[in-house]
Amino acid sequence: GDDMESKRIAAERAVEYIEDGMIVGLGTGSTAYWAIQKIGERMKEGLDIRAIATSNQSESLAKAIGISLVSFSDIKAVDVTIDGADEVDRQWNVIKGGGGALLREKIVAAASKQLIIIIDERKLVDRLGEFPLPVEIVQFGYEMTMHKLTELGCRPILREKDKKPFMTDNGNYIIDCEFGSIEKPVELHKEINMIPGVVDNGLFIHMADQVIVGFEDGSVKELRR
Ligand code: DER
Repeated sequence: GDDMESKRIAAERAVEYIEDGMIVGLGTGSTAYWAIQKIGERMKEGLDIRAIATSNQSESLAKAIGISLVSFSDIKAVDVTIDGADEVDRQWNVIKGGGGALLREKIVAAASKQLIIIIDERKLVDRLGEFPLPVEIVQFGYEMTMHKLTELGCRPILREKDKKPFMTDNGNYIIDCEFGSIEKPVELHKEINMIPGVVDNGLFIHMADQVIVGFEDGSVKELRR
């Protein structure tokens, strides 16, 4: 659909910030897809970077394109990570995890000097929470963990794939938590991560350094906070 075009133009604008010698975090999802493609194109024109992927999916895409990958044992920090989002609010708090990659995405984002979020305009919201918040939990006692999530005021749904529980790259489950609206994302983020069995959740609080939005009319906006 035309949101593909708005995703692509936001992604390509973000890739303009990549310079020779950088370590680049490769995001996950259909918007990050276009950033990875553009990085591949610029490498063919001589761009000299190394990358770290936020998912097996992005890793195999990068390998297919010929992007040289490193692991955390090879590097001290990531210079810039370009990644998508499911929702972005006015304080630039973000919900991620629609693609099930939130744990590695947050680890790479936290290791990055710059995190650039790339979205199409539909992702901009006044308040987070219409998109069900993905929460990564371990399998052991998952029913109890889901009950604890209910007590925080959501309807927890075990994400499934081919009629079986969806498994993350890390061998964990994803619970999609329907809050409807999240009044206090900063507090909720802490409360969720205190629950035993929770590995992490899709709230990226105060992590985005830049938000680039693609619009259906073909324009691109680099939001300033
Ligand atoms: O799963 C993720 O965190 C993705 O980045 C998601 O938040 C955005 O995916 P999209 O670019 O395909 O909409």
